[in-house]
Amino acid sequence: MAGSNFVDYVKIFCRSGKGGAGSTHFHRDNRTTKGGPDGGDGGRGGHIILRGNKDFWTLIHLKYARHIFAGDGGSGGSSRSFGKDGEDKIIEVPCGTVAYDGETGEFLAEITEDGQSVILVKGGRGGLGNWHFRTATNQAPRFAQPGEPRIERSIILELKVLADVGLVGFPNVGKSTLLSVLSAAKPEIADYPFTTLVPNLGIVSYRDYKSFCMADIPGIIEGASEGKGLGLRFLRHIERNSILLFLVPADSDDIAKEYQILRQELALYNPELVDKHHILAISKSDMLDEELMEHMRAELPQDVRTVFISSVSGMGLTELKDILWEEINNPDNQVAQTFTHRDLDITRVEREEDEFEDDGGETECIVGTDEDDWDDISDLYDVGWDSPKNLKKNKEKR
Ligand SMILES: Nc1nc2c(ncn2[C@@H]2O[C@H](COP(=O)(O)OP(=O)(O)OP(=O)(O)O)[C@@H](O)[C@H]2O)c(=O)[nH]1
Ligand SMILES: [Mg+2]
Repeated sequence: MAGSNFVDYVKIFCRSGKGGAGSTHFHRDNRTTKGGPDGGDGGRGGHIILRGNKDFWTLIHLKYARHIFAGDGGSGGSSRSFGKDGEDKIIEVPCGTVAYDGETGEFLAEITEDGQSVILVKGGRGGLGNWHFRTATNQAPRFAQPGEPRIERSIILELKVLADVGLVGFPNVGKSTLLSVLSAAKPEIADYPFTTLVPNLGIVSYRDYKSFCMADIPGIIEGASEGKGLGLRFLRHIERNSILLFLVPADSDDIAKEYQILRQELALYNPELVDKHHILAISKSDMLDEELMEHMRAELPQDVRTVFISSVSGMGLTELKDILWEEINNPDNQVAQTFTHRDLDITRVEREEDEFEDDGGETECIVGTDEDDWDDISDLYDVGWDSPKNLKKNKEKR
């Protein structure tokens, strides 16, 4: 991936803002010497928010800005004035971005639409001022709540490009060539395997100004699901395509077998991929004559729609577009909405991308206070704030 602008995996370190402390204050003015409690509430700490932006296409802007910190909330003031809310940090990402917990690989959120926002790390709530704690028996409470602490979390962001059709095939079968003749995309094409190293997207124009999006991913080889070749790294980009277009070249020794191997690799990677609608195109069919095609037709797999195409002569391309359009618009194939994300297998994520290790393992779940304190503070919010032990503890802390 070195030198490429296509970045589809980043690990970032996020820290939300801490909540501002509530104020302990009593009203005073030139006519009142012993006014009641009027300490205001602290402001909320800033959130870390993920937001979809259709103008972004990769995660490259996050590759070198991996530490994202939100602002802290301000403390409450006198006359029940609120503290200022901390500044939220918004991470703009392309549609199709999925967020996972960096430590456990747990699926957190996905962004599929422009403008869609998700709070990744919540800012701490501000503490309540002493005004809230006045009671009939304690009219001058000399305590207020502290704000909730910051939360630190490492997050893995993965891009799964959103295309209607995903091209699947062994290397050198003509995937990029097909994309280049059907769309305005200009992928690299050459007569050797693994010409394509990063996914390419193209918009295919159809009749009456209609169009759909096609993704060309690097070739898959047997064993891709175990990490061989480039396959595994890019298989995620076809997870959300509604249709998979399998390409097997006309000069293949056994088309049905090649198709089965590809299906098997997809099934091993994610069984849901096999449930998608498949179409099989026999590429490079300009090398065949009518007689040969008839002969081959009898040996093609029967459980999938097949079409003979040639990107060089243009043969079968209109028929292919018709089939693709029909299948894309078939309500049964709208998988993008029903797609469920699995948790990330943290042992399999690419380590070379993972320069985060250089931080010397600084990443922890909560900082600013240790975990016991965190329990105490959470309890305060749940059961009220009247324990003298807690009061003393929190006073010391401030
Ligand atoms: N005769 C003929 N050759 C084709 C056709 N389509 C592609 N080719 C040739 O096949 C070779 C491989 O094409 P690519 O489009 O780079 O193949 P690919 O599947 O993208 O390959 P990778 O990116 O390596 O996975 C090139 O030399 C193309 O010129 C076709 O329809 N007919
Ligand atoms: Mg290619």
